[in-house]
Amino acid sequence: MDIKNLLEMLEAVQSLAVDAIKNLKDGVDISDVSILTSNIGKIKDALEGIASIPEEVKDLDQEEIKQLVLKGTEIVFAILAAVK
Ligand SMILES: [Ca+2]
Repeated sequence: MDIKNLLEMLEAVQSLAVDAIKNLKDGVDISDVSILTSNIGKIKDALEGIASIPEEVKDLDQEEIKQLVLKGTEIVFAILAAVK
């Protein structure tokens, strides 16, 4: 088992969070719909695999945990960079 779907979900969360922070800094207006439209592919990928995520989590091995920690760190730094 791999963690493809889990990583796709995290990827979508990261991308949405970063775009939301960047676009909402200047207030909310109609152009902010791009937060969703520019991420629609990632959202779609994430939703398609969402049912497999609990199985992936149950079956995590050490290598996959390492990948998740790396991804988590990447997300934190991406969000911090977007907030600046
Ligand atoms: Ca805006």
